[in-house]
Amino acid sequence: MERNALFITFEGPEGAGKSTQIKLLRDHLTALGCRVVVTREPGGTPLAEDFRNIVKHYHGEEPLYPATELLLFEAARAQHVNHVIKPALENNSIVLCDRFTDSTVAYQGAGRSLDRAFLQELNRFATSGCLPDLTLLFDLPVEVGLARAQVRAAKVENHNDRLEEEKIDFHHRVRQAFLEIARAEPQRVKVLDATLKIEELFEQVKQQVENALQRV
Ligand code: Z5A
Repeated sequence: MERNALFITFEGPEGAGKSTQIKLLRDHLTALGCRVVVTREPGGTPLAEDFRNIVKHYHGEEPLYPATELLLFEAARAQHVNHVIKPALENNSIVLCDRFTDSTVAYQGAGRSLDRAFLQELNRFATSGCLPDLTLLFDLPVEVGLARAQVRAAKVENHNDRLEEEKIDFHHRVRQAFLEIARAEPQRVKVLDATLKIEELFEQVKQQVENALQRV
């Protein structure tokens, strides 16, 4: 089935279940005959995945400063948008992207207290105007998300994630920032209750995506 291009991003605090829903949605849309590209940030290209490895796992003696971290996310984004997302949309694909610009506003803006207007300017620069048609925000209490992430981390050897290790207050600020973005942009950002069971949540995901497909 030929569909128009659609760019969907998945956002939310730690352990919200984004990856789980992306896999279900990819299978569902593929079964409907859609061309689907699944990708993620930071990452999505070999070079951007190198930047991902630094921002997530660097634990060297020299500190990784907030400004450096921010620029690594944005460098990875510029690479990703130009190399993967834009070509996929030009090819009429549906792009499912695990995290994007809203994560920068939430984590580096609210989490690291960097200037939000400046972050938005940098996001515009890195994306050169390639913005999501729909953003699904998976909202859940911080404690629930962190507990889920810990269970998953326990299964992975050498799991040592810099951002997950931040104090609880950091994660509360991140969650609130995501909710503020949703309040400011209700047309684009749809908030879903990520405490629902996987199957119930997926019904809501499908409904939002179907609505968005009817709009394009
Ligand atoms: N970051 C940033 O700071 N600035 C930026 O600009 C960007 C990103 C783009 C990327 O980490 C980090 O980069 C992220 C933000 C930062 N760091 N933090 N903190 P990542 O990609 O490795 O991880 P993540 O994006 O935070 O996602 P996640 O923690 O891996 O979770 P998820 O994908 O949302 O969830 P999941 O893997 O689908 O599920 C987690 C567990 O919960 C798993 O065991 C599931 O089986 C379980 N699960 C899933 N759904 C449910 C439901 N509905 N009920 C119960 N259990 C569930």
